[in-house]
Amino acid sequence: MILIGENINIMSKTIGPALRERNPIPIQELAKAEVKAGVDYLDLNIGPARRQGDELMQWVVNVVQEVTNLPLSLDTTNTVAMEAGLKVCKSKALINSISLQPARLEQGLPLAKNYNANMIGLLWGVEGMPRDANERCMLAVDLVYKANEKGIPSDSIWIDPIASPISVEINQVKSCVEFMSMLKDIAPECKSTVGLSNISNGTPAHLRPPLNRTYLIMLMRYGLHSAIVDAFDDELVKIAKGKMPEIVNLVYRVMDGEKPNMASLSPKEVEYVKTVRVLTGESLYSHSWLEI
Ligand code: THG
Repeated sequence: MILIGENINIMSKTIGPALRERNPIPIQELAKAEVKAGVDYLDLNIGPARRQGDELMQWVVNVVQEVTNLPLSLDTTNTVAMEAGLKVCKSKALINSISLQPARLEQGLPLAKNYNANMIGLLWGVEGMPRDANERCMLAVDLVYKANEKGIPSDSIWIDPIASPISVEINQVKSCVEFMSMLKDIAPECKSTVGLSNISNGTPAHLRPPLNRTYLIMLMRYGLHSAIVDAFDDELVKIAKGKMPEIVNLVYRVMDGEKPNMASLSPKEVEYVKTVRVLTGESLYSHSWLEI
């Protein structure tokens, strides 16, 4: 499993100001810490970057490349900024992202082709967010067809079904997993990714790691290729790197309907079992699900 560290992003209280002030120190410190934590890519999220986005993206790519050789995921909706960043990337970059909105496709696909980059194909359609797994499949097929037509091979496309917060809509949480189980059939050569932390957006801080970790395992079950994650969640990194096979196995069994005897499980195992039930919709989500 490929991990893309999410931590360098414009929304962050330390990184936002550093990006705006062109102060390299906090960004380089964070980049080094993410590398040390064991991620494989660094996501550089500068947001929509309407003002001087091209200069900002180029600056941050160069600043990060001074301290690491890890490949970069360039995260912006501004295609001018995207191209400016691609120009200075030293290793094969990941374009984050290209959605199905016509302008995004028209401007984004040539970048993936011309710069020989990988691209995240975000399943955001002309009408916005897909409503279920079937709509996600239709968007994925459409996106891959259009990218192939422009000469981008399927194995450079990392499909992102768009994870959404559990506090908003459990059906979307389930659809995303269901879609992952279908992707192998509809686009076997494509890779996949997901913005994992989206799932726990809006939930209290201490509840985010259990949701993120459990959801990762549920998606891994269907072959998830990569995920955009909090690099500093040690347990999450361990799960992704295959170092917690017992927990992974337990979550898989609960997904299959097994009802383990809670009294025989460790507190950590109980936490995973309760969380997978919330994420499959079997138990109702509330901020106190772990205590029930
Ligand atoms: N798909 C793709 N790209 C994406 C997303 C996606 N990029 C952005 C986002 N979603 C993934 N990245 C983040 C980054 C930070 C957080 C969530 C997702 C986050 N940050 C904390 C917060 O806002 O509370 C802490 C911020 C901080 O560092 O201070 O939750 O879905 N392709």
